[in-house]
Amino acid sequence: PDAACQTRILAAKASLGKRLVILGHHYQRSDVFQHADFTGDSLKLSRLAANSEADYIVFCGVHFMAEVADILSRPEQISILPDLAAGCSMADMATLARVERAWRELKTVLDPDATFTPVTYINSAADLKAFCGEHGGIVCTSSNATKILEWSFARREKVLFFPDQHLGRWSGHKMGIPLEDMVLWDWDQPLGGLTPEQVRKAKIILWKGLCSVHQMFTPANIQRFRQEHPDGQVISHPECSFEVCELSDYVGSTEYIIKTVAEAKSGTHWLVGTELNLVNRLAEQFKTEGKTVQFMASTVCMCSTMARIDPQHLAWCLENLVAGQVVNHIKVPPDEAVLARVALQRMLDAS
Ligand code: CIZ
Ligand code: SF4
Repeated sequence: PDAACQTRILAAKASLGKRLVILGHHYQRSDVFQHADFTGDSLKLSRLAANSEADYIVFCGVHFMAEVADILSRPEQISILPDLAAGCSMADMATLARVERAWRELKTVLDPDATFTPVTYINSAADLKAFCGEHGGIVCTSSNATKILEWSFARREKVLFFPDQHLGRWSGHKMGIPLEDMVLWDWDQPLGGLTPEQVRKAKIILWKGLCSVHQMFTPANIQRFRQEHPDGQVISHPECSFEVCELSDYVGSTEYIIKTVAEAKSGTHWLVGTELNLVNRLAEQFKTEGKTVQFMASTVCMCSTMARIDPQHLAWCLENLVAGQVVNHIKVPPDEAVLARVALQRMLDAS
């Protein structure tokens, strides 16, 4: 039962004391989020963990986040994901095998290592970050993607951006790159479904990946809101479709969304296009300040993999730590971690 779980979590936390740090991502459900020592986006949390004295970093988020925490933390710190099935379906759309094949196929048209900067969104597996480290590439987050594209174009004339086409397209558009110079790479087709001419012409090749949660928001949701609230503001995450971003007043990462709504005047009305748990939390928090915050989709859509981290799994992994056993340890192989750290460090230096 949930109530018993909450008591077990609190008892285990008290027993582990400063040896433990619990991290809660903005998209995490509230019955887990409430136990977090730190909350934030994936990068902020990983950096906080790395700077903490804790032996155990329990990441209430998804798999790639616990990997980043492992990569950025000290070797003796242990990164734990309470449920190993908490993955990110978008991250899974770009596998190392698919990206290596794309790189080989690009070689039939031009030398990718001289022409393309590979840029991976932080929502990707550690082996892809390592691929970027090895091939002169870099990692980006939804907060710094435009800055990272500028860094990339200062080095090589083209970018291969994965896994999220929407973040890549929106960031390229904000830099002034025409939409026709950004083409989609379909990993199921030879040469990504492109002609050699299209590869030569493209400024950005966008991997065909997406976040299914953020695709639930539509232009119709925004139009309806604007009819009801002509003075209302619309704020969306860049993982939303291009059409939704174009119709929004503001587009930005989770940290940006939180900051923007926090700075808004009381009496304002907001439509927010990002994960349900974060929007509900904002709605709750800002109600007392007289701001109305509304979820963009009319249906419930949340990150179902993140939701796998529930109080039961959290209690289970903490109680194992109390008993001296580490479960669900996320350990990136050392050679991969070295190269992934190169790509992450380039991002930290550039942003
Ligand atoms: O990097 C993160 O934490 C994610 C997944 C989104 C964001 O905008 O913060
Ligand atoms: Fe991945 Fe989408 Fe969940 Fe973010 S909301 S972790 S991109 S599946």
